[in-house]
Amino acid sequence: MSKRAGEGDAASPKKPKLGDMNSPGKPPPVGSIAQLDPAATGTDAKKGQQKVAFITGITGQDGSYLAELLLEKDYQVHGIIRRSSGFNTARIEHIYGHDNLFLHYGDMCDSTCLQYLVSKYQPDEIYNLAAQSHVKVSFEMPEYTAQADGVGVLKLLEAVRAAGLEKKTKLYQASTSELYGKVQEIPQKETTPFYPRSPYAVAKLYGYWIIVNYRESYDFFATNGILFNHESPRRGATFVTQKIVRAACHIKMGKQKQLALGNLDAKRDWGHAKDYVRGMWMILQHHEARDWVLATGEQYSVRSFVEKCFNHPLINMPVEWKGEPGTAEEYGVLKSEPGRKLVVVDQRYFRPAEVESLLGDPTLANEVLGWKPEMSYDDLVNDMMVAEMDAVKEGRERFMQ
Ligand code: NAP
Ligand code: G4F
Repeated sequence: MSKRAGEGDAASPKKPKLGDMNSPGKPPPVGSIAQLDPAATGTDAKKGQQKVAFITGITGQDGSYLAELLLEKDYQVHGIIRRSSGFNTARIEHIYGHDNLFLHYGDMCDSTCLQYLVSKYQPDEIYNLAAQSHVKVSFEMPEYTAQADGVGVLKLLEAVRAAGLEKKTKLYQASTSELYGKVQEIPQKETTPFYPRSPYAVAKLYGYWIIVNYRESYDFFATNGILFNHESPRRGATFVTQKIVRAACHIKMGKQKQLALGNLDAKRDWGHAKDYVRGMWMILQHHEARDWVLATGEQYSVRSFVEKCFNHPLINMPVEWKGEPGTAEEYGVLKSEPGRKLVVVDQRYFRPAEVESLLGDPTLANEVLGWKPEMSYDDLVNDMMVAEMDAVKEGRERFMQ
């Protein structure tokens, strides 16, 4: 919950340039989150027709890019962050002191804070990006995942209704291609039936349908973006792309020996997160509330992502595969030094139920919204590799979750 006036020191309003957050920076001082709270500073008066946006999950990959985008568009942006014993604000450090950014403590499992914040700030647009977003972790924390990713959506919708804002506020729900799971059609589009394969996807299925239900029941502008995988230099370190990028750079610089992975044959439709947050905004600007697929329409395997990263000019260590393909006996060696194992398969990274292949069909968003990804697969890999190599060379650790 936000701190009230008198509990914190007022922030000195300064307006840093929106820059690339991958440059090294100091962590924000303890207590500065409360300093940005308008309740403490009294600086949240809207300028004229300025729109107010509310972002849950603002400290995550997508939340941080979306906050940048909305600040550039002159929105007043309110974000909820979770209380943590450490810093969880690395991705928004570079916009921390922005005059139009306000951060509040909150949690998707705590309806009182959602109700308080929604009724107090009366947002024009809500982007619900908060989630326990790791599919493998959801098998280990299924109940928490259901609460945060499923019932949390209901709590937010009810917060809007309790504030009497269901005819004013537009809501974007971060739905996912994981809903397609064991795919029933290739490629997947808005009408493809769902077949979720993890507690994460099942929780998101509840989120998807409660959005549809509130739209149909209350004429609420509530939308689902069914987004296929999107990555960036800000991707969490335990998602497969960042794990591979990080390992390639660390191995090259002699800081790591091997990379251990699970299913090398899983295929994903990977895009760049910057393109996808632009799509989220476009979804809420469209005159009609409905559900949209955002995807690139291209698909690559984990195996080929490994090859691409180790072939990257910054690494130049091509991998050759040995052992029984598709089993834990398979491994990848340095082509020029076959005795040197670079990649091994570890059963611990396999999932109880796997989503083998995802490929999206973004035709509707292309034709109706005019949304198209601007960054190619090569751009994505290059952006991630350059950011990570810079960090490794400077001895910086980035996002560890
Ligand atoms: P992410 O980097 O894991 O960020 C998740 C955000 O949610 C973080 O800010 C996290 O806070 C916050 N959060 C987690 N549990 C919370 C809780 N109980 N209450 C409040 N906040 C909580 O995820 P992302 O990649 O940006 O994805 C954004 C959303 O899109 C998620 O809902 C994800 O499921 C969905 N999605 C992602 C993709 C993708 O490929 N990236 C594709 C489709 C859908 P901390 O920083 O404190 O952990
Ligand atoms: O990078 P991943 O963990 O992403 P996953 O499971 O596709 O989920 C991400 O995308 C979803 C959209 O489709 C989001 F909804 C979700 O929040 C998240 O952002 O794994 C991708 C694939 C999987 O098939 C996995 O089994 O890579 C395979 N994989 C192989 N080895 C691995 C590993 N995944 C991880 N995380 N770590 C491995 O070592």
